[in-house]
Amino acid sequence: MSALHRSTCPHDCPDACGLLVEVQDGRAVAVRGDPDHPWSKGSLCPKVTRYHATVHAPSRLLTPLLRDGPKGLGAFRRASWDEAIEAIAARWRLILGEHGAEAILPYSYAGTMGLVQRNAGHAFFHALGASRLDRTICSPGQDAGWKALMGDTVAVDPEEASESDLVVLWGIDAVATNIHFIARAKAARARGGRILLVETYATPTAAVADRVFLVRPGSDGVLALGVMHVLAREGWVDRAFVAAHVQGYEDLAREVLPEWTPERTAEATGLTPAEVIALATELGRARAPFLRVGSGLSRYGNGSMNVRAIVCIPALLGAWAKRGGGALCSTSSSQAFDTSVVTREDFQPRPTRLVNMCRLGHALNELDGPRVMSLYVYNSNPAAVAPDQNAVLEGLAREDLFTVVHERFPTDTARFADVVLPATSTLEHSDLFRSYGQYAVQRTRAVIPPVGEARPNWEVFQLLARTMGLDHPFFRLSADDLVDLLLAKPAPLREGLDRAALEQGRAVSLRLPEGAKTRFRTPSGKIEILNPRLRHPLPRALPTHVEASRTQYPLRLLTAPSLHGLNSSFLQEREDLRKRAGPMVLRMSPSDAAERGLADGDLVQAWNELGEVAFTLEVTGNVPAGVIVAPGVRRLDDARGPRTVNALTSQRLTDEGAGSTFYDNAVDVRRAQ
Ligand SMILES: Nc1nc2c(c(=O)[nH]1)N[C@H]1C(S)=C(S)[C@@H](COP(=O)(O)OP(=O)(O)OC[C@H]3O[C@@H](n4cnc5c(=O)[nH]c(N)nc54)[C@H](O)[C@@H]3O)O[C@H]1N2
Ligand SMILES: Nc1nc2c(c(=O)[nH]1)N[C@H]1C(S)=C(S)[C@@H](COP(=O)(O)OP(=O)(O)OC[C@H]3O[C@@H](n4cnc5c(=O)[nH]c(N)nc54)[C@H](O)[C@@H]3O)O[C@H]1N2
Ligand code: SF4
Ligand SMILES: [Mo]
Repeated sequence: MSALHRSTCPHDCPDACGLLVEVQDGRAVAVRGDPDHPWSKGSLCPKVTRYHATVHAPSRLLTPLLRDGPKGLGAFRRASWDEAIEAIAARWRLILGEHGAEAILPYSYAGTMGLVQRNAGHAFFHALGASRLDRTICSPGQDAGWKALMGDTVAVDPEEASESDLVVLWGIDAVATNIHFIARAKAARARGGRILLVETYATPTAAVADRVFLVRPGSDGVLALGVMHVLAREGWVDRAFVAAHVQGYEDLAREVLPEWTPERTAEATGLTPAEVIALATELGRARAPFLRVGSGLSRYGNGSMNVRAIVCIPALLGAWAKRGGGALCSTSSSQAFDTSVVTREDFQPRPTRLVNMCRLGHALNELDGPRVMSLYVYNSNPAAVAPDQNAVLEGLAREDLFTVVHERFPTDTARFADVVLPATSTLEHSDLFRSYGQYAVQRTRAVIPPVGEARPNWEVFQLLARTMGLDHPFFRLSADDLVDLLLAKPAPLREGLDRAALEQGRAVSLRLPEGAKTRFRTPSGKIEILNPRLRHPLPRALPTHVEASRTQYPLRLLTAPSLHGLNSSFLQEREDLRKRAGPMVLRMSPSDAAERGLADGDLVQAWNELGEVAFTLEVTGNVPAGVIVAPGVRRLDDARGPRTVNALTSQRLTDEGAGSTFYDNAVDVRRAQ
């Protein structure tokens, strides 16, 4: 007998698709899209159509493991949960006595997006008084750019894009990373609209665009200023909207825009002046342009400013006042839940040290007062995904560092652990989901029993709390209780939500308040092109040109997402997807290859001041000269050399938001010896 159960795809993806899981004898045997899901409507991306193969992958971790050999070799012996938890507690007690609680550092990100299991460790580490992690690896630069103008304005519903007459995919490879948005863009085209793409190379998404603009990496801020120069010059600015809803347009027009002529913009972006004018003309003439802004262009030294400049465009055009118009960086569904009921900042004895996760290498090797003596990793694979891999691996290899990794799979990080704990997947525990790319929410419950002896994050922190003597009644609540707490706290965005459907496990859409799109939640009540609160001296109160970082190397390296994986997930555990992704490739233009005497299929080394990484070269006309592309985050076992792509990325942070700069890299390439 088999039964069908609803669930959510838990991955760090803006779509948060609804799943229907077929269960037979306690095993997931098939997965398909939930046709009743308001956003994904029954379809899934190719990574998840066989999700049961991930859940029951032969490489799943089934029991706790204790290190049984030199650090980093991945040699372990099996252990019981009692033994593993006691080993952690014993070591932590010593560390607390000798170094204090701040010598313990949690490291987690978004292995699951569920609000309970994603945030499961916060209360525990707060109560312990451990160092706190600043979770900056993804897109705080983008958030800062958006917030500079828009404050806490509720983001536009992406469904509206299908009513736009011009959808601009700006720095987003949506065919790989936001596939259900593509359906909305295509719906707009079916009604006579157009799709434009602003990118650095011809991604898979280029095939669905009507026109593609390829810019020099990190130059989108300038492009936006150049576009606005033309909008102002041609009289395409919506004067009435600007007068009513925008602060500082006149300042921008007077102090910044004049210098960004199409010619100067072309020089800075690598486009032609005619292309700059063409992009501005399409935008200026559109009835209701919709800009879907990716976070790639924010992962630069000037990343926040790039976003800030782009988000000015719909303000000048009055797009916010038109059905189908606006700009979307990420949805505001986080405002639907107050996660502090789970994260419990109030448990901290005092505000403890905050460590930026993009600087893990620095934290493990250089941070003092106290030195980091224990790292607890869950929901993340920093040995692969964190920047400056050489520094991260050097830190993880420290003999005196006690590392615990709670994981579903034997990742590159788990290899360096002293204790490995097996984790459940979303099909095996309770949670609550919202999305950063659409407005559905869903409550999920286990649809199969835990695989092996795997345990959910929350249960492990309950065990650790008990063993470490943290006896607050909060730690005795179940994951379902925590979901109930999240749902009990009222929030305006959840008004009128169909609770009965939610309790049945269905995905339910949040209803945005009437007129939310033009209710600008900033101190002035207007879109703040001029933001007097930004700490920088003028002219940063206005969007302006900021250089991306530069180094002495000639090629810009884009560490782009892979179609077949999601950060390091999928490509580490699924043989079928690994095969589809092929070897670890580096894509290069024919002219750059010829200049270096390199040919398609060659084994090459990309190198800079941080490290060197071996790739199989793929020579392709999809990549412009001066740019190279390394898709996906692979596992060390797949590498032709001893390192993967993040040995070339740096711990530098964005201009605002202290975010990652994964795309801001300069390297050179030579034939491997
Ligand atoms: N298949 C797949 N899906 C994923 C992921 C994945 O790894 N694989 N990752 C997930 C995660 S964690 C996230 S945060 C989201 C990411 O989603 P987003 O960051 O919103 O979008 P991406 O599609 O990753 O955007 C990166 C794109 O930006 C381009 N880009 C880089 N620099 C510039 C620039 O200077 N200018 C312009 N115009 N474009 C630039 C890159 O070439 C790349 O195609 O996707 C999620 N979904
Ligand atoms: N070169 C390069 N590097 C990048 C990026 C890039 O574009 N280029 N993108 C960056 C971005 S945007 C992000 S967000 C980060 C993301 O980096 P991570 O958040 O580390 O993402 P994943 O690689 O998917 O690793 C998540 C891990 O969590 C585990 N996991 C899943 N569910 C659970 C659970 O319930 N419990 C526990 N304990 N573990 C679980 C999975 O098995 C997986 O190994 O990577 C960044 N790194
Ligand atoms: S990874 Fe994204 S697109 Fe694929 S099934 Fe999950 S939520 Fe949907
Ligand atoms: Mo991300």
